[in-house]
Amino acid sequence: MATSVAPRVYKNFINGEWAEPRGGEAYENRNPANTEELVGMFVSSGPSDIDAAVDAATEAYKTWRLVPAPKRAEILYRAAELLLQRKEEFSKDMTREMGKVLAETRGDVQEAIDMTYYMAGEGRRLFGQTTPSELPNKFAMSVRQSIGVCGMITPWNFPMAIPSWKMMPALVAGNTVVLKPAEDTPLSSYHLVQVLTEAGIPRGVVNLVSGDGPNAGAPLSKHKKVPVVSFTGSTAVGRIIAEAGAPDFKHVSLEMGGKNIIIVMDDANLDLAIDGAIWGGFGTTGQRCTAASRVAVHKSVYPEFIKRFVECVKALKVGDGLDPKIEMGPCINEQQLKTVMSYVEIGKGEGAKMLTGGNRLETGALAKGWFHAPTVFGDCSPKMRVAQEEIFGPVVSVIPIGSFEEAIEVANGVPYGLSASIYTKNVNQAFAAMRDLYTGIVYVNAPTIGAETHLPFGGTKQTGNGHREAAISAIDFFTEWKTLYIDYSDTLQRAQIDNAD
Ligand code: UN1
Repeated sequence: MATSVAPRVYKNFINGEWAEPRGGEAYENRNPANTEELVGMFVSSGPSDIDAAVDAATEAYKTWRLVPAPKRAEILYRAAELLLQRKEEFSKDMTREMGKVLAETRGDVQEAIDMTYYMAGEGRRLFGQTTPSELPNKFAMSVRQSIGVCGMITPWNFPMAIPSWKMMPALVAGNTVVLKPAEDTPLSSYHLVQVLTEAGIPRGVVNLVSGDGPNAGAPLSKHKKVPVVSFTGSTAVGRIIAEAGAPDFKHVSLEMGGKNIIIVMDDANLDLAIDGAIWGGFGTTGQRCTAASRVAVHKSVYPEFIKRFVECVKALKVGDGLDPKIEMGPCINEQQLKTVMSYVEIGKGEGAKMLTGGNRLETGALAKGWFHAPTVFGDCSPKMRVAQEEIFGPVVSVIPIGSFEEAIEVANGVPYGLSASIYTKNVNQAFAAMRDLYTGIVYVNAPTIGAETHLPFGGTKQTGNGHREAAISAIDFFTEWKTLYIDYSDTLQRAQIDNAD
């Protein structure tokens, strides 16, 4: 596994400097498509690195909160320009550390660019409300105020987009940041922080601390000086973070699992639905919280759908995402591959029909990576574990349904509620689905993935805890409302009490 060139060693970024670790060892970041390739060495941080980063962010907050928001936004605007200039380089690095195909990592960097421009624009808005007072000679309004140090714990599947969804609204609103990126994808966060630094972010305003969940994420999520924690990842870890924040009443935003569905009705354009199911199910190797891991198909078109869908899945080209011919990359790591393989066994055991895939891919160069064949289970019943639990891999469970009502019941009959989709030409049915699907996002005649940055992103039930990322909703999470009353009557006026005498 040795490489001929000495690996690049990346440091934490604390108080405006690339910082030496405080005791923690370095860990390897390897390419999941070819584990012989070492992407770099990163710091395995511990509580003292987190303390240093939080201290820096606490100090920087004193001045950053007072910088006018349009000025803060100028830095974001410059950062977006730099991201745009380096999009190709960052996309390639992201494919090397994360595995998804280059077209998708370009999309990931583009999402960060879009979010950064969008939040830069918010610097000249950050609107509050003015409203008449119930009393004469009195003025009333509400303004947003920043909160303080925001701890951010981000996943590996969108290594630049998701850190940007959290950082940009927090920063434009006047907060400071300690970012702990996923252990598997720190390089993309490193690039993002580097760009913000070049764009002129003052020292201590953005801090980056790499490492794993127990040693770096946990101390960040329960740190006494961190009033805001934003997390994207598994529901199991989200629960731990919510509990860690509860004693101090931290503001905690959680974006967690999904078991998203595409409903294909009997009147659907089947070509379109199949394209959507392929992209939704196997894009990002199924490793999206929005992935279409369930497809419910009306019985009258079920045989035709299955035949054509499975043909398309079999034709998917799997390999190294830097090769432009490749359509699907590897799983992120060995653990994730094993999880996928274990769900394949679970599905077989509970009687789901294996239609294609179901095995690790190990021929030729694929043996060097964590590749799994795109897999389809047919004839699934809605209560099977493969139709209920988030697998986070290239496995799609197809469920036959007999009616629209049954489709909605199946769709809502899971513990999660992120994204859902319906393919139909019937406008009445489409509107009924928009009303009745209990998810944060609904698509009509489009797959479950592909959220845009200026619309709220998040889900119901065990997907989230009521917050939304992106859009103005992100600003809502990273600010507190402050209501201001200005009495210019020179008399004591008592609200809700009769002042007329
Ligand atoms: C995620 O998988 O955590 O809508 C986020 C989408 C992406 C975001 C996915 N823009 O599929």
